Amino acid sequence: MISQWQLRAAFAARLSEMYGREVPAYTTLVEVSREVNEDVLRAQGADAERLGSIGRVTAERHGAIRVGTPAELSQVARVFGALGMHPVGFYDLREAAASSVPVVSTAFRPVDGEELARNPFRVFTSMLTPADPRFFDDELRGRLETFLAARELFPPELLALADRAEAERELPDEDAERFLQLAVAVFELSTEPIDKAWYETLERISAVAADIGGVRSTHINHLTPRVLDIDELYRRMTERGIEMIDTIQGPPRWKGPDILLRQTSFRAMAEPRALRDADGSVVSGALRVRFGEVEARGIAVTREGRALYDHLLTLVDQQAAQHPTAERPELAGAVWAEHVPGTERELAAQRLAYFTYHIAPDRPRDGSRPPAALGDLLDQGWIRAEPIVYEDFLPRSAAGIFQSNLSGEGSRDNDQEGTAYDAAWLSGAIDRQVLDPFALYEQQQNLSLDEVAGELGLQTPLR
Ligand code: OOG
Ligand code: NI
Repeated sequence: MISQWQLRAAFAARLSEMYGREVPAYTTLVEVSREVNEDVLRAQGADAERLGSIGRVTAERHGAIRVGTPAELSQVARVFGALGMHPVGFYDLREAAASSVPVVSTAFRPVDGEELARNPFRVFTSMLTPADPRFFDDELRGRLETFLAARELFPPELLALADRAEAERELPDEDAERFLQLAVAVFELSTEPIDKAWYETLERISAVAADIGGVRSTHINHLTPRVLDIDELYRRMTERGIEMIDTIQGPPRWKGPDILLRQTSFRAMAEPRALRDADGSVVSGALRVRFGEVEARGIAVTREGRALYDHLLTLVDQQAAQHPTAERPELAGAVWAEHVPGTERELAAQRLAYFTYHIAPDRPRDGSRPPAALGDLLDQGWIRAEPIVYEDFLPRSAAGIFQSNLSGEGSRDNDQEGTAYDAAWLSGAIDRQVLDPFALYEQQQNLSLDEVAGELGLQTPLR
């Protein structure tokens, strides 16, 4: 029998192998990431593993895929359900991007600590929004919806196996093999000729719309390894002659603890694709849609921590507008040094970030009673705090990654009223609850606080 986490790990590994064959620069990215991680481990020792064992970090990937309809999204949710991955978070990239990115997204990932430790594979999954009149007029919406309704991304045999794996939480060896083959094949780049006129019609609105709705299949857009020093990785990739996007998205490089998520990517590659002209002839063309991304993960922040992060983004925007010649990373670094607590201890005490708490093996044993407050317990050595890793994504970074890889701005009509979508709508559309990431981190933290309070015999809860 192959369990869900084994299926997940095997799926991630096979996808990686397939994507490496399709996009060789991805293999370079993985190699350089491994080298950087080994160097950081050598230089920092145990500190390098504060946010996950080197084994986990080196094997860690996230994928990105894009689908066209709620029906397709609910099917892919079944495939990920088989792998023990659940929809977490709602991202509205239509709002986060200035240019034309007509999608809303969620991330499928494992949710409990043990499953994450076994294999944290996650997939950022975007769905096209043909009903949004800012991007599509009635006529185009109709054509697009008809086109999408007529395609089949997921073969029925795959979905049947997926449902079994989800219900039974495992599959017999042979079925597991079949499931994995079918699931990986779905995300391979298709060789079927693309209707050039249709693709270009959508491309004028948005390159993302064309990538999703201009073809009769789907494909993996990128796979992202995790690296322990993303600035160093950026330098080494550039040295190797690989053209990176201009910036590292997310928090700046700074002296304090790693928080949330920093990401960057190499520019989308021109890949040969078969195109069909209006006269029916098939020509070989090239499309630039797939790229390679890399990320460094930090500590998960609370709602308050996230509000602070969003506030600082605005502050840095304002300063950048006032000082057009200044470098944004420098401005951001200074803003962070001023506003963000510089130690894990302060982040915990101010409840800005999530930790799990554990009894300290070397706690006082002189018969004294433990203090009641969390800060005192930490300061007096009764308990230790371990950071919880941020497992999710950031809408503005995601929009930045989308935009920096688009060939053109596309077009949007901001005079129109956008169609409203939110996590509740998405939950209904795929008939699965889209989970709130904050609630998941909080639950993990609370569980550990309750355990600690119980073990120390405290009268009042710590949470
Ligand atoms: C997804 C872009 C966002 C991330 O890691 O935030 C993203 C896409 O290009 O489909 O990958
Ligand atoms: Ni990504």
